[in-house]
Amino acid sequence: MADEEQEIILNELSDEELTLQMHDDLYDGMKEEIEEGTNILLGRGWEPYRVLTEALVGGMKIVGDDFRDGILFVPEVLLAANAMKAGMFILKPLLAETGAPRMGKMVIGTVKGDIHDIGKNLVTMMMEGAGFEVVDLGINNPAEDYIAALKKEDADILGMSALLTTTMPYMKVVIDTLIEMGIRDDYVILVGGAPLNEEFGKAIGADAYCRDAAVAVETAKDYMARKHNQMAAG
Ligand code: B1M
Repeated sequence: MADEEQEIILNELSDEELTLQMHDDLYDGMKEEIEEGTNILLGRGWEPYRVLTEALVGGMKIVGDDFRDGILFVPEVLLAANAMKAGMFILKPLLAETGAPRMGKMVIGTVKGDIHDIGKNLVTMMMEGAGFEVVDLGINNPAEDYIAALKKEDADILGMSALLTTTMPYMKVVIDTLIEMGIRDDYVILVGGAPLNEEFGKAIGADAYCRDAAVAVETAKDYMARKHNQMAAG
């Protein structure tokens, strides 16, 4: 009997214990427990953004470190990603609920060859929460898809995400294509993803590298404010 696993009642845990338990549950890809934990923290008055960053993103960081170190493998990481998405699904409408005025329009997608989408989805959620209209192109996007969407949607901002050192150079291909077409300066170009940095953003000709989703929102707001001021000045 002593070996029998004791069932953990999430609702009986303190906030701190529950956050740590959610890190474990995310690690183990336990989707239903992540949904339950997310709802419990919201019920205790946590801001959606706090649940996102402390319980979900915090847990995913551990998954990422162990994936890097060869402790976890693709199938486990996929399960963790699936559990993370289930939590994000609950938070999405709440993050978007701020009722902010329309700030501008962004086309966003993960670049060609890359199927990582959790970070991009987070950026989308946070941008929508801040009042931006976002057209999400999903994963594995060639330059033509970005360009077609930018034109069709009459977007202000292009956002590109890449999580692999092998796919991040493709961002330059997209920007160079825009330059060749003479339309580069029609858009603010923001890039992000774990392997990027500010230097890389500058080197490929993006307007800004965004470390995380919150920085993406602030940067986009800054650029839109500048654009509106320029328009007002004639
Ligand atoms: Co992959 N993977 N993966 N993976 N994976 C990484 C990226 C890796 C760093 C893991 C590691 O080795 N430590 C490594 C890349 C190494 C490298 O390039 N140097 C890696 C690898 C190698 C691979 C495969 C090649 C593995 C294989 O098959 N052998 C393969 C590649 C497939 C492909 O894309 N062609 C692969 C596959 C996968 C899964 C499918 C299993 C899964 C993806 C599931 C999914 O996304 N639906 C997966 C995952 C989950 C990861 C890790 C563990 C987590 C990524 C994540 O979601 N992070 C990752 C390890 C890591 O990053 N430490 C890893 C959480 C997310 C919130 O953060 O995406 O950084 P992030 O987004 C942040 C910021 O970067 C920024 O804001 C976000 C929110 O704050 N941001 C933007 C991101 N995009 C932005 C765009 C913007 C602005 C900001 O635009 C304006």
